[in-house]
Amino acid sequence: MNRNKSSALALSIIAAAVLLTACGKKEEKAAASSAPAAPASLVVKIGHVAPTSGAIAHLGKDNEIGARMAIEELNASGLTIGGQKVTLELLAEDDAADPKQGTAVAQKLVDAKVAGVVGHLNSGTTIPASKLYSDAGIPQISPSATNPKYTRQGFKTAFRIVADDVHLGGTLGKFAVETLKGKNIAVIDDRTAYGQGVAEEFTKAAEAAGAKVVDKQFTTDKATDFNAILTSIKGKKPDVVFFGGMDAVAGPMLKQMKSLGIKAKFMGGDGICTGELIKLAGDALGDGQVYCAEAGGVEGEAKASMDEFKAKFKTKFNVDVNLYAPYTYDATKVMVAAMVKAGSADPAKYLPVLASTTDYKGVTGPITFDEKGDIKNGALTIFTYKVDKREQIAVVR
Ligand code: ABU
Repeated sequence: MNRNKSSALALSIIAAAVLLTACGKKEEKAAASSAPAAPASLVVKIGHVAPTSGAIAHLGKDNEIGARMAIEELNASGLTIGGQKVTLELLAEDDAADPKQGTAVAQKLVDAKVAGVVGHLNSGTTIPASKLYSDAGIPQISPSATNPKYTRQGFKTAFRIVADDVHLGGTLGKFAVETLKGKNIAVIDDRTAYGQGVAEEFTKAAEAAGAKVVDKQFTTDKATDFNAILTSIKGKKPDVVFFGGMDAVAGPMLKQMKSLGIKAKFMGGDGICTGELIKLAGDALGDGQVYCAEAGGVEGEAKASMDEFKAKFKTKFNVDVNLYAPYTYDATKVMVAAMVKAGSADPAKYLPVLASTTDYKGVTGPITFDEKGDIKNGALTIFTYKVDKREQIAVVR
């Protein structure tokens, strides 16, 4: 074969190959266009708000991880709502525990057209934000804000899955007198909606049970020096000191009480009842010196499911549950369960279904909402600290 003949043969082979490839592509295209279109996945946005910066960022992150864990599990389960495949998207915002930042991020979530909001963490941010969600018709479930006002404003969109401060402060006030045998009690609060509210409820109950409040002091949620107020308290010789506020303040306060030689028992609500308090107070935590309550009932089936949740949480995120992550997880799941039952993620359609939630089986226990949006038959669990661990004392309904 001469050079011309072999070149012609090579060209015809290439041309045939190009033709075959083109035919193949055409056939693929034809096959693709005749295949049934894959159903599009509807994206449903859920907001989460907590302070993920500032002194209680450890609690904000704890809450956010709880919500994230629920969203990841639901997305992996092949979730469908009203027959349509759904992908949930978590829009997580930081309110820094600041009421102004709380309303700013709430407006951002309203503008982003979220289908629901889990949060906020603090009563001081949850209450002002709830007006914006109510005006927009967006359901909101707080897993941790305990000030009673939140669900007493007449908003149909406000829900809470923990007991409130009337229950918390009232139970702890009675416990201080009847169990700890407190007679002379000093009360401090951090002037936040939560701290002031829970301290007032504690005071009412302790006085009703026969104790005398010998000193009342206040600080702020950002303070670090408590010498002046603790020196005043020391002079009144109380046997119990109650603090309405969060663990970030309670830790240094306990250290300064120890330095001043104040031996009184130290009590607080759910805001101090955290895993982090062990680190924050160090050896000032004592052994059976500090008492507090979580605003949920950790007993029976709930204890087993909470323990299982905590183990899964640790394996997945390599951190321990600090306080309310299981409640944030449940808040997210109960909200999505209402969407599934309603067959719609449209707030107007699933809100009435959410409000009528009865005996939803959460990891924190059964969830039924009352007419205000509060958990029905809400319980709380009293704890003490034994050197380096939180130990359960009693569940009170
Ligand atoms: N319930 C304690 C922490 C959150 C709050 O109510 O402000």
